[in-house]
Amino acid sequence: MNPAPQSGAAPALRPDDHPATTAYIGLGANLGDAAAALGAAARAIHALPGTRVLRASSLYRSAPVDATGPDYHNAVVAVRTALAPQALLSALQAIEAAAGRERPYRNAPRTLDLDILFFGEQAIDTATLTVPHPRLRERAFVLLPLAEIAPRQVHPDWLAAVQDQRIEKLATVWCEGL
Ligand code: PH2
Ligand code: MG
Ligand code: MG
Repeated sequence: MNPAPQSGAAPALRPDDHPATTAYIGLGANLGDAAAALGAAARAIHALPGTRVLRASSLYRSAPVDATGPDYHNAVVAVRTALAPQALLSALQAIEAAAGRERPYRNAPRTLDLDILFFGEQAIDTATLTVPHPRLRERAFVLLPLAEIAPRQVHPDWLAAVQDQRIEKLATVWCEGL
């Protein structure tokens, strides 16, 4: 298990009077051993300060959406976290960087992508973070795994609208050890 690399600064945990939050994180990769990268990422998320993975979806293989390159592997996890949203984002970006993530151009093929889909009921719109994720309703590779672990977060009309996107649920065990 590889905990996320920590920067020098202490993570911004919420003050004691703020309860922990349930958040949903989308995982994707289409370079290298994507299934292994997603499993390692789930374990690294579970090891973040004040954070636990509560549920994990199945692993999916999906055609690239608005992108080129190999098929993706995708999954979604539910976490309980005491981290503030920006601190969670920074921690996820550190896990991406540790997995060799490069950003040569928008939607380039990647070794690991970790996106905050929901953070409790919060609506966040800053320069670096928009939650709920602005494109989640358009993407079968988010909606199908999310519907598995949080059916109430996914409107049936959204699923109907992405029916033509190619996606397949895999039997692979991808996040053992949590
Ligand atoms: N991520 C993207 C763009 N397109 N397509 C699939 N199938 N899976 C992804 O994770 C994905 C994508 C940008 O983050
Ligand atoms: Mg993404
Ligand atoms: Mg991303």
